[in-house]
Amino acid sequence: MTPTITAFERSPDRGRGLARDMRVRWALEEVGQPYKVRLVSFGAMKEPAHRALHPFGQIPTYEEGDLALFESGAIVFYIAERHAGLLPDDANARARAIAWMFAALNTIEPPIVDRSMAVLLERDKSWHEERLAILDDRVRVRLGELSTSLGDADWLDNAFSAGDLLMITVLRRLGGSGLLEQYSNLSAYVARGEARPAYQRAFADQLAVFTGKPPAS
Ligand SMILES: N[C@@H](CCC(=O)N[C@@H](CS)C(=O)NCC(=O)O)C(=O)O
Repeated sequence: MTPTITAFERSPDRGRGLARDMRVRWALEEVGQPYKVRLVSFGAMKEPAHRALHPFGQIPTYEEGDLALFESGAIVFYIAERHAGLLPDDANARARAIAWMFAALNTIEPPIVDRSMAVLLERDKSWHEERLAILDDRVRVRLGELSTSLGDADWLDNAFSAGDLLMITVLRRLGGSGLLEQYSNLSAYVARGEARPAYQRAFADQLAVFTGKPPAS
C-alpha cells in the first residue's frame, strides 16, 4: 500500500527543505518506497480532521492502511524498521543508530530550534542580541561535542543510517547562522548527506511544492 504523508501547502521556508516532511521524504527515497503527499494549509492543520491524525495540529503525518503516525522521528523509525537501508542488521549497531536518532531529535535539535525561534519571533526585542549570544553558545557546545564525536568519519557510526538522516536534517536548520561553518567536519558531513541521490530527489520534490514546477528529471 502506498503511504501518504502531509506537508505544508505553502512552505514557510520557501522550499529550503527545512520543514520536517523533508526527513520523511528522504527516508522514503532512501528505501525506495513510493509515497503520496497531501498538502495542508495552516488553517486545515488545526481542524479536527487533521488533529485526528496529529494531536498537535502539525505536519508531517504518515498514513498507511489503518495506521496513522505523527512525529517525524517516529515516522522515520517506522520506515527504517520495515525496509532495508536505514538501520544496520547487527543488533548492537542497530541500537547505536537508534541512539543517534534520539540524539539528533532530543539533544541537538532543541537548542537549534530555540535559536531559530528567537531569530523568528524575538528580533524586535531590546534584549534580542544578548539572548541570541547565549543561544549561540548553547548550540556551539553541542556542535563542538558532535564534531569531536564524528572526527574524520563519514557517518556517525560506520554506515549511513537513520541517525545520520535525522542529524543532517537537524543541522541544516542552522543554515544562514554561520555556526555550522565553524566546524569543518560537520559542514562536510551535511554536504555528504545532501549529495546522496535520495536526498536530492526528496529535496526536489519538496521544492516543487514551493515553485509550482515539477522536479527536473
Ligand atoms: N516534533 C515534531 C515537530 C513537528 C513540527 O514542528 N512541524 C512544523 C513544521 S516543520 C509545523 O507543523 N508547524 C506548524 C505549527 O506548529 O502550527 C516532529 O518532529 O514531527
